[in-house]
Amino acid sequence: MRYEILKLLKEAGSDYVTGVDIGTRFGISRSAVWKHINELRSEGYEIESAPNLGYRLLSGSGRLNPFEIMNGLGTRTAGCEVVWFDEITSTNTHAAKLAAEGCSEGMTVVAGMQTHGKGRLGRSWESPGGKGIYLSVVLRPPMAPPETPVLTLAAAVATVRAIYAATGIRTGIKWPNDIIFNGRKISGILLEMNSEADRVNYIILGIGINYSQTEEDFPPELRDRAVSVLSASGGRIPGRAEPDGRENGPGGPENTPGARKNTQYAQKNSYDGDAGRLSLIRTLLREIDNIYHDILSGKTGEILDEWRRFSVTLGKEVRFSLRNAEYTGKAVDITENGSLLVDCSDGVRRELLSGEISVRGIFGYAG
Ligand code: BT5
Repeated sequence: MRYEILKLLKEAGSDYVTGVDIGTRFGISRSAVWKHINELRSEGYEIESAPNLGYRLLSGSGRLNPFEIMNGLGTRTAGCEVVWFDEITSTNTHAAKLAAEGCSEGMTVVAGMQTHGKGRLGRSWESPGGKGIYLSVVLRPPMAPPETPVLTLAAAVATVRAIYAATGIRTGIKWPNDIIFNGRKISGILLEMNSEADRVNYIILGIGINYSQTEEDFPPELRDRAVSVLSASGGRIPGRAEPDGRENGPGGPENTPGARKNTQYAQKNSYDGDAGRLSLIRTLLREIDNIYHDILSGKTGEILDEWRRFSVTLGKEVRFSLRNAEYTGKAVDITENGSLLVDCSDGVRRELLSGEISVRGIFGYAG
């Protein structure tokens, strides 16, 4: 209910809404209205109350909660339902539980911190409180398991697009799905699948983005390998205020005249902590949604081309081990199903389906 009231106040922009109007609209008493207003205040919304005039929202955006994430998002799947946790073990683990219980496709779990953030292959993801973005989206693609690796590449493309759209920072992709800025990892992606032989039950697409860590916030072993949006931007995140025309797309709820009045609130807050993370989360969900539907409608080729453009792997010298042997070579391309093709120094072209590579110039591989 309080978020319904919040929505009304947002739509009113700089106008007041009386307690009577709110009460009539939602069929509640004026004291109930007062209680909800106070709850919103305790969540950090600044709401002015003036005798005879009513309530008015003074700072109206930038809180991290499901309402702000979903309000006017305009996606078909990703973020159609959002749950938020201040702290959780792992958003992927929780999303998998919800998926197994039958939640709808697009269910998104977002957390302020993770105590057991997961990386690939049993590794962990450092997820300090209030400094990163940790989210997982439940997908149920009508695909056979062997067709799904392209979703990993697509998630990487969506992340690069979102970081650029929300912050102006250009990142690259190290195969298969590390997001890199200046040779350091700014974001990681973990796709987990539950499937039967010929069909996918669900996929959990988990994305972690370092947002406001300074170098000292990372454990010593990661300090020369990890970077945040904040440090990539030289300490000042060049965010783009929301709502703006491009991010919201035509015809979305935020393009209604009432909503447009709120631009002042969005701009007031959109460069600082929560508002910046909120904007990036929303942009990320939109990009995930766009790219997911592009894949489902057969536009895989274009997405692979975009992955190639963002790649910091293709054309570089790479090193990897395969069945206990070490190889070096030049990464030449990716295939339709997301494998990496490497022309090895022994003259053989090898196809890597998954696993780890070192790329010269990234994470201390000096060659
Ligand atoms: C990944 O694994 O990069 C996937 C990370 C996915 C994290 C998200 S957060 C939301 C969702 N819920 C989860 O529980 N997980 C997902 P991988 O490629 O295996 O990389 C892990 C390695 O990256 C670690 O072994 C470290 O070396 C390094 N690392 C760990 N935390 C990092 C961080 N915050 N920033 C940069 N590098 C990190």
